[in-house]
Amino acid sequence: MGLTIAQKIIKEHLISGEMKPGSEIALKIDQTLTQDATGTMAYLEFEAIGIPRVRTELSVAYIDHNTLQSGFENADDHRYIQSVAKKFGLRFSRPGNGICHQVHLERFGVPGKTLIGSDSHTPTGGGIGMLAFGAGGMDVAVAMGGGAYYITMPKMYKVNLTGKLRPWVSAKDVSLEILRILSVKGGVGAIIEWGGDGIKTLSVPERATITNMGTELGATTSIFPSDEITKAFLEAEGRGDAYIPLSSDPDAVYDRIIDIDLSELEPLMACPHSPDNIKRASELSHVKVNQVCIGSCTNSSLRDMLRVAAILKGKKISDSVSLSVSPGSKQVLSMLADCGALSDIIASGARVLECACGPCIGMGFSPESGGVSLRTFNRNFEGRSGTRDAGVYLVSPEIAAASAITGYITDPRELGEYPEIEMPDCFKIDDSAVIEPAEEREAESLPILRGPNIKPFPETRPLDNNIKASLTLKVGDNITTDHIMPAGAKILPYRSNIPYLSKFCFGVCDESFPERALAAGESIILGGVNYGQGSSREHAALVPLYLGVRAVIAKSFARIHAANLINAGIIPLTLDDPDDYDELSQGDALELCDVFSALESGRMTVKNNTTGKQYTAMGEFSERQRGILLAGGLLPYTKTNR
Ligand code: MIC
Ligand code: SF4
Repeated sequence: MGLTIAQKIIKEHLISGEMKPGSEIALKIDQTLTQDATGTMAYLEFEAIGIPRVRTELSVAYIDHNTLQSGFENADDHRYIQSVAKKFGLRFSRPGNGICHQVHLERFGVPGKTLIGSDSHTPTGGGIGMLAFGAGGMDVAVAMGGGAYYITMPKMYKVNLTGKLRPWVSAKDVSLEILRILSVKGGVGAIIEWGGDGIKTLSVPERATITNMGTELGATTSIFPSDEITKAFLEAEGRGDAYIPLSSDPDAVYDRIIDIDLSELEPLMACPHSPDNIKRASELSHVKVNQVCIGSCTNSSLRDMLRVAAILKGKKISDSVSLSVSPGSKQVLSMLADCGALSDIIASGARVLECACGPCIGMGFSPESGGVSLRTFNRNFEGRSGTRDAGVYLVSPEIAAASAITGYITDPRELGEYPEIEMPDCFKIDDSAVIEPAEEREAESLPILRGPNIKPFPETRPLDNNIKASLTLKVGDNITTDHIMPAGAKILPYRSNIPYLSKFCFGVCDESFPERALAAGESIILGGVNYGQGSSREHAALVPLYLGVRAVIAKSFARIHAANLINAGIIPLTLDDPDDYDELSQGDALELCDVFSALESGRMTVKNNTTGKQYTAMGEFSERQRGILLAGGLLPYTKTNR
């Protein structure tokens, strides 16, 4: 039987386990990346493991999220990460060099290699045929130390593209179309391979937009073949020798095949507050727009920016719109400047922001109260923009630029002729914002520079055989990690200060939760389907751990968050009968019985001591996961099993 692209890469990197969907497999990891909002914690964990030098082929520490220095916190964390990178053998991408996924694609990604990153959009690398996963910081720390990365062997989906995108329709619309088809949980447990004749019409940045947003499907990752188009991209980056061809076997078998005819797609948008709430732009032309933000790891390539510049050229944005443009990298920004396109953007009335995540993670540029914000980003969860009652729509750069001009949601086809853009044959290469690590000999004596914002890791302890805890919070379906542990300019600087962060836990759902959990001592949370979707932030597990959460019972979990819970020593349990959810109420006194043998059998008895009823929850854990839970988390487990 033939193999899919992902199966080929997995086979080459398989350390243990069987390549059978549903079984746990261990993969050798070639490259890692971190960003600063998850990086500080990941490096503290790496230090705790106690390995003096990274053991990967390449590890890069990016600074791109916490670039607002409104106090010493972010600056101190950046200094810490820079000192760690120098000492432990990582490259350090300075603030201003760009968004991790964009820069990694440009400068470091290699087809056929494995990459994990402490950021859920790491699958962007699939745009050049990398097998790239988002992971919790602790998993990245272990991989940096040479340890394997464990995942459940995914199913294989294929999306067959035919035809060619029509003018004004772009890769973003392909991402939104697949979200319309599959929903935010439709990719759970699967790797999505993109193929068919239609991919020959898509450049690497367009492919990367699509693999980037595969994260919003809940997919384990997404991948394109590595072909002549990949080769041309790598050559333009001066990295032609990184190219290898990669495709699936003609007789590869897929669990599901989805066909999309590119020539039938129209400009689409994801309406508030979920990336799968899809409508056609033409249906919403009556909606007045207050803000437009162009950028993020989804749509900040040179290609996207040149397109935006061409649409804005010679025009002014509407008086009622505030437009921000954040190019994805220093390379993109300086090429925009060199060819004059930046002037066209500036002349239109746009506010040009630095090459960073910026508004995407609520680092400034929050919309006005009740405002409508059109963003070329990948997530529009409630409150993520920093303005709770804002309506955020996810759109293509074409819709964004057109709507910024008119002041209303605009189907960009109304603007008439699609302006052509010319992509250069070679990109401008300047890696001076990437600082090399110290030589091994010299590294030993180098200091690690810690600021006062770095607080100790929350205490873990081995698991008890009987857990009595109060159900301190009951939440609904599709709870995101932005609900559990919000981000934004006010909170992000405290990612290395768990006690302070804990005050904001579940703030979007219920501001009184942290106080209630602390008062209860030991807690259990009850969730609906797809609990923990979205960001890879392990803080959404570490903060509940700090607040005394011992288990989360849900109808189903998102992959990275379930792994983060286990890594933090919190038991993720799935209700055997989803209807039991309705019978459990906030405040109930729960008891998890005979936990040790339940971990073995995969069936846990949950007693409700308030109502006297009893339920079964499932948790099928591998031997390794049981070991982690029993030890009280991945860190104590790694220390004893090293
Ligand atoms: C995001 O887009 O939500 C983030 C911020 O990049 C996160 C990581 C984080 O919370 O630091 C992600 O996607 O994993
Ligand atoms: Fe940054 Fe936004 Fe991309 Fe997350 S989704 S890495 S915050 S640009």
